[in-house]
Amino acid sequence: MSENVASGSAAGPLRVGVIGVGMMGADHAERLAYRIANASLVAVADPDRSRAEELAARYPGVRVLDDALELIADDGVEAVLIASPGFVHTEQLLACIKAGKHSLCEKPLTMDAESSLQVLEAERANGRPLIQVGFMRRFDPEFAAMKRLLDSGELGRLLLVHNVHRNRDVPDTFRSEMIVRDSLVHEVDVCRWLFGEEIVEITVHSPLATSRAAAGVVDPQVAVFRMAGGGMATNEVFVKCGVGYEVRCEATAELGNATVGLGSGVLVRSANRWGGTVPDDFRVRFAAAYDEEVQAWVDGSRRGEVTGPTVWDGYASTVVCEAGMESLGTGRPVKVVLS
Ligand code: ISE
Repeated sequence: MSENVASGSAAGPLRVGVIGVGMMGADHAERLAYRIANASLVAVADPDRSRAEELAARYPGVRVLDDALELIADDGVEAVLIASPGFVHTEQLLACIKAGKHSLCEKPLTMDAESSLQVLEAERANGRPLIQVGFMRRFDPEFAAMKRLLDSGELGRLLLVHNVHRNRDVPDTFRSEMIVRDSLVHEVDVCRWLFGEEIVEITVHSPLATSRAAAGVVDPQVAVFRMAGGGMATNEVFVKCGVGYEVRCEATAELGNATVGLGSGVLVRSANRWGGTVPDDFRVRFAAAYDEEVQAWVDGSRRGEVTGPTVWDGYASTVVCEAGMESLGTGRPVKVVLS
């Protein structure tokens, strides 16, 4: 990382490299190129080189590097956005820490508790925070307003949270464990964040599966979290719901309740019907959240700080999901033990 960024007095735009240009990486590349202030997209890397070249050709001055580790080591790259699959995150995060570069890492932080702990300890040993984890819901204007309301104390103590998380469809390769690790992980983060407490126990129930579910896949799932202070959360995750992308969260507190995700778009009345539209996927529903998230990461990185979800948040959510995957097999509660 260049001296001026490391010392927190970045003069020019933050030069960002993106690893992985699949659905999310391509989306982030576009926002870095056009919408994020004080940042410039300078390099991309993807195991599918032609995909990387095709993306780079859309933006002037973006280099295609041979692989992720080369991008991380490149002197022209000051900070790294990691949008590669979770199973390569450990190696890439450790390389970013070694290079002293800030990274924004898409969830999950890593695939299991052991490797997440390894990353957490490497960042600690390095002496300063460098990693922000891509829990974008914290940046969604509705979720952020709900958090402020709960923190204000106006509704009294938070007792319960009810989450609904539905994807229109996923490929049949998206197995039951992935529903926990890649989808439910968002509810894990939302509940830890809203309650301001750790999850101490998780139970994952397997209700009747949709006939659209691939053979052997538990979809939908219902997960129950018990929080350290005794509060609870219920979570429906349904990845082949067939409708569209729906994320709702209702918080029940002692003096009232609050709900986000009811759909604030335009309501249309026509031909004896009324209603709005359901977004197709998370890139649409959370577009503003992703913009805020990446802007906060760029601003923090230029000051040499991490202001969003930390490596501890990533580690804690991995541990909860690992316990969730154990519970998925038995339907029994599994204790969550953090180091
Ligand atoms: C995906 O990776 C996401 O992060 C989405 O927000 C989530 O809705 C989806 O289920 C995941 O596969």
